[in-house]
Amino acid sequence: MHAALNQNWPRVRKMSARHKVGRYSDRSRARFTAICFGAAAPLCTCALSVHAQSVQDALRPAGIQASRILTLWHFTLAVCAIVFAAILLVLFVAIWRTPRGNSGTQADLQSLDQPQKRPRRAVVAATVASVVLLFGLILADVLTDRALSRMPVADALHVEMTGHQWWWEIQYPADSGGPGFAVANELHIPVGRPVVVALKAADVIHTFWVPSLHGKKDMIPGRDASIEFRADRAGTFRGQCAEFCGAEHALMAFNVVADPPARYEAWVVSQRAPAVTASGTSSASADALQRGRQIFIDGNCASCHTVRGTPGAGLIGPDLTHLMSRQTIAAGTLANNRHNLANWIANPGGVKPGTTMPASQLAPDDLRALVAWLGTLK
Ligand code: HEC
Ligand SMILES: [Cu+2]
Repeated sequence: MHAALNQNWPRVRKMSARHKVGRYSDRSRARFTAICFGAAAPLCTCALSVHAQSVQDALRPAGIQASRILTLWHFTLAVCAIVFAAILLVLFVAIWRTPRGNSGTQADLQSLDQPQKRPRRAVVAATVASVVLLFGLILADVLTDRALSRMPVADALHVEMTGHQWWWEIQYPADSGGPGFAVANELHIPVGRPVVVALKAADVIHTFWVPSLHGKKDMIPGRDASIEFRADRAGTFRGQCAEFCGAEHALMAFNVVADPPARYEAWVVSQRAPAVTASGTSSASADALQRGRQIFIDGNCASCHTVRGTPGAGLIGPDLTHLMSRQTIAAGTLANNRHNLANWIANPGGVKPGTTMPASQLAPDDLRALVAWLGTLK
């Protein structure tokens, strides 16, 4: 293919020269057409497949910041699509207007030494158009950036989010309603109220990114940053770490759950409460739950995990006080159910090789009791 193109090169160059001496063969013409369509096809497929995504989708904004970014994207896409189409059009016209030739036709190199006025004018016009369009894109970019930073945050909800290898710690501060509390991998926010998230990193650089709500913001160890957004409709929006942060970077996701204010407040009240370490209905199941709780405290779990309402107050791993209120475990990697919990606790490294949580050596009965007790942490 490349060799064939090079062979035709002198004839191709002649397109702008408009001399009738050299010829441009039918085969080269067909080849050129194929190449142009070949370039356009992946671009269109790419645009379509991106739009088919639903959970984590910058093209379906759920808030004012993401809408502004989407407007900028549409503008950029339109300008680039028009330029792309115009270039293809000019190319096709040039190919079609060039006279035909065959393999015996002499290459015309002479015309290259005779500069012509028309091509030069075309180049100048295209250069001016490019500069104007590029400045237009820069202006749209700057205006969007300014609009993004102007979102009012007077009565904002403030939370703090810390990126760990490979999960998200979220701290809700104390307020007039009661003390602060921590959750993991699931950020709950009220619809319609601005949210300011203070971003921190515990180990390496991570990036906060929830495409339906806003763009990306780096979380850099030792450097304070924050991001402001607002959800304008209820829903669950997926976020993903967007900076390579080690082996399990791809398994570092989280959910943002945007609820109507009353529902959000109810969630806060339930999260703020310590764990209700329920006893079973029969004394046998009460014994099993009691045993599960004891395994959590006496085993190494409590040295890394907190369950408020028990002596467990470890700070290395996610707070498990209301574990069962969350949709996923291990940062969006597994659905939160007993089966997955048991698998995860038995061998976290099998799910996320490299995770700091060690495999446990519990007997099957003990694991069952532990998972049963974790299942009460609603
Ligand atoms: C050395 C510290 C450490 C120990 C010991 C430990 N864990 Fe973990 N645990 C972690 C870390 C870190 C994570 C987050 C891993 C990730 O998502 O990448 C985690 C995640 C979890 C999760 C998922 C939580 C969520 O919301 O995603 C559960 C459940 C859990 N651990 C239970 C246990 C139990 C039960 C034990 C005791 C058998 C235990 N862990 C022992 C550090 C520890
Ligand atoms: Cu990360």
